[in-house]
Amino acid sequence: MTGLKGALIGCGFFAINQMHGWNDVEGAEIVAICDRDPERLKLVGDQFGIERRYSNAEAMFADGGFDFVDIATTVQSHRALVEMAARNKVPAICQKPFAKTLSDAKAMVEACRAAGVALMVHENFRWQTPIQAVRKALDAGAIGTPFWGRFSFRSGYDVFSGQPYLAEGERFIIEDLGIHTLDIARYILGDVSSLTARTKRVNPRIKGEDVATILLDHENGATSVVDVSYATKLSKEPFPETLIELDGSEGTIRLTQGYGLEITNGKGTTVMDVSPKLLSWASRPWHNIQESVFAIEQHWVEQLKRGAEHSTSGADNLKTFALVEAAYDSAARGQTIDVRALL
Ligand code: NAD
Ligand code: 89Y
Repeated sequence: MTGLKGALIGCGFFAINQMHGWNDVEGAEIVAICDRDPERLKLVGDQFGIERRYSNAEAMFADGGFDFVDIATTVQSHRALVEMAARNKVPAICQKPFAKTLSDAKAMVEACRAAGVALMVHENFRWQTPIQAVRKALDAGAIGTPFWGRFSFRSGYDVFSGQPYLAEGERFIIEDLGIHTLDIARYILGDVSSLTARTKRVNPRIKGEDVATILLDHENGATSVVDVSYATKLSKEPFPETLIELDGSEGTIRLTQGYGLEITNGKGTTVMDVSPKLLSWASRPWHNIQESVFAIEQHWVEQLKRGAEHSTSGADNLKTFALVEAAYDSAARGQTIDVRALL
C-alpha cells in the first residue's frame, strides 16, 4: 500500500493507544499532531518522534499536508473539529461518544456527506477479537437464528484515575461505556426498534449514573438485555471484557470471563480460547481494547483506499448514538422509547 499521511488532534490519555496503533498499521503514518495543552503535545511528540506540532487545529489544517485526521479529543470539541475537517475536505475519524446530542451527530454526518469526505467513528469494541469470534460463529450458522441475547459489562475497575472527567459529567456509564455495549448488541443482533432503560448511581463520589439495565427490541424480533455497571465488585475483576449470551433456534453461544467461547448445538459443545493478542506496546487488562484500536485503524486505511463505507461510519453510528439518547430518555421518563422515530 502507498502510505496515507494522517494528523491527530488530542494528545491525551487514550491517544497514546491510537499513536501506537498507527505505528503498527500498514499503509498510514501520523505526520502532525495537535493539542492545546503544551505538555501533552510535547509528551506525545517526543514519544512518537513527530516534528510537526500545533496548539491550534485551524493552523494545522491551514498548513495541510495530510490525507486524514484522527480526532482523539473528548466529546465537547467533536462537532467543531469534524466540521473543520469537512470544510477542509479532509476525511475524519472521530472518537466516541460521537457528539453531545443526536442532532449534533446528524449535523456532523451531513457536513461530511456534503463535503464528500469519509467519516468514521472510533467505535472500536466491535473490533475486539472475542466479539469478532461471536459474530463469526453466528455467521457460520452455529446456533441457527438467534432470538435472545445478553451483552454484559459489570466491573469495579477504577476508570476515574486515568479519565477523571468521567466522574464529573451529568451522564456517565451509558454515554462512556454502554455506548460500546449497545453498539455490540446492534452488531450482533441487528438494529433496534424500541428500548426501555433503568439507571442508578451507586458511587457517591461521581455525578452521573454508574449502573444501567437496558431492554432492546431488535427489528428482526430478537430481544436482548444490555447491562453495564462500574459499581460491581467481583472476586475476579473482568475489566474490560464484554460477556455475551446468545440463544438461537439451534443452540447457544456463551462468551465467558477469561475470553472463552462456548458453542452448544446439535453436534455437542465446543469451547475455544478467543483471547485478544497482547501487542508489543499493550498492557493487561487493556490489551483487549488496545488490539481493537489497531484493528479499527487498519480498517480505516483499507476502506479509505477502496473508497468503501466503514463498518462504524458516521451514518452507522447514528443508530448506536440514538440508543444512548433513547436510554437516557427512557430512564428519565420511565417509558419505552421508539428508537426509529429518533432517526
Ligand atoms: P483526555 O482529556 O485525556 O485527552 C483529550 C486531549 O484533547 C487533551 O490533551 C486536551 O488538551 C485535548 N483537546 C481537547 N480539545 C481540543 C481542541 N479543540 N484542540 C486541541 N486539543 C484539544 O481524554 P481521553 O481520556 O484521552 O479521551 C479522549 C476521547 O477518547 C474521549 O471521547 C473518550 O470517551 C475516548 N475514549 C475512547 C476509548 C475507546 O476504547 N474507544 C477509551 C478511552 C477513551
Ligand atoms: O472511556 C471508556 C471507553 O471507551 O472504554 C473504556 C473506558 O476507557 C472507561 O470506561
